[in-house]
Formats: sequence, C-alpha cells, structure tokens
Amino acid sequence: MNRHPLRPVTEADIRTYEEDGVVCLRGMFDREWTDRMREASIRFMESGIGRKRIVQKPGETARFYSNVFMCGLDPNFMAFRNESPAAEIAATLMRVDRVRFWYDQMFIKEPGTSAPTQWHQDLPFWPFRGSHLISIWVAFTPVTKDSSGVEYIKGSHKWPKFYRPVTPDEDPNFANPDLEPCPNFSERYGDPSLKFLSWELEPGDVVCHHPMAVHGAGGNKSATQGRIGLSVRFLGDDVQWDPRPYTVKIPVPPKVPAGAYPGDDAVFPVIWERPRAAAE
Ligand SMILES: O=C(O)CCC(=O)C(=O)O
Repeated sequence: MNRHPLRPVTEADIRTYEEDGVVCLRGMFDREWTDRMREASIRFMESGIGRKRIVQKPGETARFYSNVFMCGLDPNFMAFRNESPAAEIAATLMRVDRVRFWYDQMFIKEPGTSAPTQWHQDLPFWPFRGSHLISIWVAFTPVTKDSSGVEYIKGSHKWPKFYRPVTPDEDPNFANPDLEPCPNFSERYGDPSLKFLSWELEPGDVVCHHPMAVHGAGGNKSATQGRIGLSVRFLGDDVQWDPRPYTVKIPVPPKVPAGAYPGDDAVFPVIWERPRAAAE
C-alpha cells in the first residue's frame, strides 16, 4: 500500500485547487488500498454500527449510506488515515507543513438508489472558521456521472454565501434557520454564470475540495455499479475552533477556547508533518 502519492501533486494542481475550490488528482492510491477499503466499507455498512445516516427512497431497496468518524470504529480506516497519502496530499494542496485530522466520512450509493446528495457547502456545519480546511474524497469504485459522481460549482468557495446545511437524511439538528437554503443547482445547468465540474473516476483517483465549495450529486442510476468513496477531512494552520449552534458535535470537545487554533492532539491529532531538511 503506497505511503506517498503515486505521482507528485504539482504547482498546477495547487493553483487549480486555489482557483476552482476543487481539483481532481488521478491515480494517487494503489490497488491494495482501494481493494482493502472497498471491502472494509461494505463490511462496515453491513455491521450496522456507527453514527450512520441511511436514505432509502420509498419503493427502493438500494440505500444511500454514510457514516462518520470511521477511523475510531474500524482499524482499516485508521490505517488509511495514518498510513495512506491522504494527509500529505491535503498538506500540499493547502501549502502547509502540518495537518491535523478532523474526521472521515464514508459514502456508499448502492446501484439503483435515487437518493441525491443535496447541494451544500461543508463549512456551515463544521465547528471551525478559517480557510485551511480540505476534504480528500477518494474513489474506491469506478464513478461516473450516472453512478452519482459528485459535482462542484467552480469557484463557489469564494462566494460570499453561507448556505443552510443539509445532511443526506435532512437532520433538523443542522438546519440553521438563520441561513438561507442552498438552491437546487441541478435546476440551473444551463446558467452561463455557473460552471459545473465533475469527473469520471477510477479507484485510486481523488477529488479534493474546499469546504466552502458548493457540491452535490444525483442518485446512482447504474443497475450494477455501487459507488463508494471516503472523504477524509483535514485542518491546516489558520483554522480556529468555533463550536456554533447547528454544527457537528463531537463526543469529547477539544480543550481549546473558541477562537483558538484547535491544537488539542488528543482530539485533532497531527497526521502529517513535512520532513525537515537535513542539517547542512
Ligand atoms: O459522496 C457524496 O455523495 C457526498 C460527498 C460530500 O458531500 C463530501 O465529501 O463533502
């Protein structure tokens, strides 16, 4: 299983991430990782444990399943967090020398589920402020537009918008009434002011997005191909802890005051640091 990205993250990749709020990096994780994690994801879903959210549309047996804080629940996800290239990719794209782990989230769309991923931004339901935050969405199966490939609106991470959060199962605990609902951008595909980005993915490809980037996905129209991905979220240098109402509650809050850098190693461990250059 590869420890470092299978190819370097380039300056052009970093600029794309900064400009567009999202970048697709091809072939970063090897087959050993993707086979292991695909099997671990399915096994975990069938186990029924965790803080799962399951959407099953009336009349359908196929599920849209997601679960969070995976690495505290399953050693495969812990290995992925600690030993895969995900954290190094995150640090490189954010141009930081150290990243802390926030959480990981597994997404499975079984063949035939019509459940969408509603258009949303991530930061409105995260208890942080700042710009050094990133999600690394790693494909463990092939992904096409029809099998629910995630779509992003180019440059939307720079919009002065903070939309009301919506989870797959529309959990009211996140539905902050003070924020405007996120429009259904699928109704605006012809709008020349919007550029939609999405990629057909192979296992081991990764799409990295800023948590202010507006994104969403359709159902999985494939009759045979499940769509499985893991979004691993990391924090960089300029992040401040901001436990507002309607944001994710973590079992053990960090021992830092609101407004401070979340430097509590027990809650947000450092996963990757840039190796220091050898002394001359
Ligand atoms: O995989 C999906 O359907 C949603 C992904 C997502 O919203 C995320 O990674 O933040």
